[in-house]
Amino acid sequence: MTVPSTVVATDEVAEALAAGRPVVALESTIISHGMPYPQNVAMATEVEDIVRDHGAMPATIAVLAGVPKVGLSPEDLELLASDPSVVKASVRDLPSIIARKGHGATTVAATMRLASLAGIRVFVTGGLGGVHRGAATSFDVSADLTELSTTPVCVVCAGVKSILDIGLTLEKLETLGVPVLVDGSDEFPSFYSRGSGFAAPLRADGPEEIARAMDAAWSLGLTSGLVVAHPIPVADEIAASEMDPVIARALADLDARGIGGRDATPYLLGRIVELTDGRSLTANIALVRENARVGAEIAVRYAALSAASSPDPA
Ligand code: PSU
Ligand code: MN
Repeated sequence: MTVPSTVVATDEVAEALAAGRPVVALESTIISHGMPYPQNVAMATEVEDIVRDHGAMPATIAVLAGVPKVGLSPEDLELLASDPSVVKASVRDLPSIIARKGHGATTVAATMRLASLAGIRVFVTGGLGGVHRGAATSFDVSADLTELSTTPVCVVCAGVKSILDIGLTLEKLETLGVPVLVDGSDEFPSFYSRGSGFAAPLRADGPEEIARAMDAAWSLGLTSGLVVAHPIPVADEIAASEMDPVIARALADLDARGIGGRDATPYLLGRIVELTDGRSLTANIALVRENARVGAEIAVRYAALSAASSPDPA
């Protein structure tokens, strides 16, 4: 498909899309507000290489000087990783950032929206936003969930961190009609750990089956995205029993500082890295690498299916 003028794709991304070749979107909040410098820029570069090595074109997405960009240069990645003027951009923030010609690092929600506009159907990240613990009184529910209900993109992640209420996040996704597939497991993963105590809402085994589910979803006229939760590799896992006290402490510190709104998730992510002396960061990078491989494999299979048959949801 042709990329509309509302988003600006690099030549190689535009050519891949026009030819129906596999493309994988990558988000930028994880770079600017999810990991410290310089591990963040190293991770962003490496993940692009992994996607290429597995036969797909990477397209990291962000708003730079007011331009929604699909595919970034090494200089763009460095800026996102290190420039303090980059703001966290969810969907509702995009109009203002564009109008003011600012820099925005896109969340899962905003990246889905821009990816979908460009015609990209597979998106790789680490963790989704969701229903925060205490949401019954704080009302803090990530716009990632509402975006998943309206935007036809398959989001590959490692589940959700237990900084969130995992059970309520799964309930909300059910209400919104979003298929949640766990790749190769009957249990929903919790980011650092392969398990969470919650059953997989649906199971899928491997990229071919996932690509067929995407195709089926959109052939049925579903307007939503899909969540593919791929558990962290065994070798990189941190046991939930080890993470639980760390997360409890990070949440208590969040409360004590009175931090909320869009700053809550970045604060918690940074605090967890501090409290684990960087061990959580190593696990986080490992799972994003793994997801990049899985996402590329899904994109390759989905491109082959689309070439053979059905109309694109856009
Ligand atoms: N969870 C993580 N790592 C992240 C994020 C969430 O484990 O980097 C980022 C993603 O960009 C996600 C955003 O879309 O935080 C959610 O923020 P909020 O809860 O404010 O919607
Ligand atoms: Mn929130």
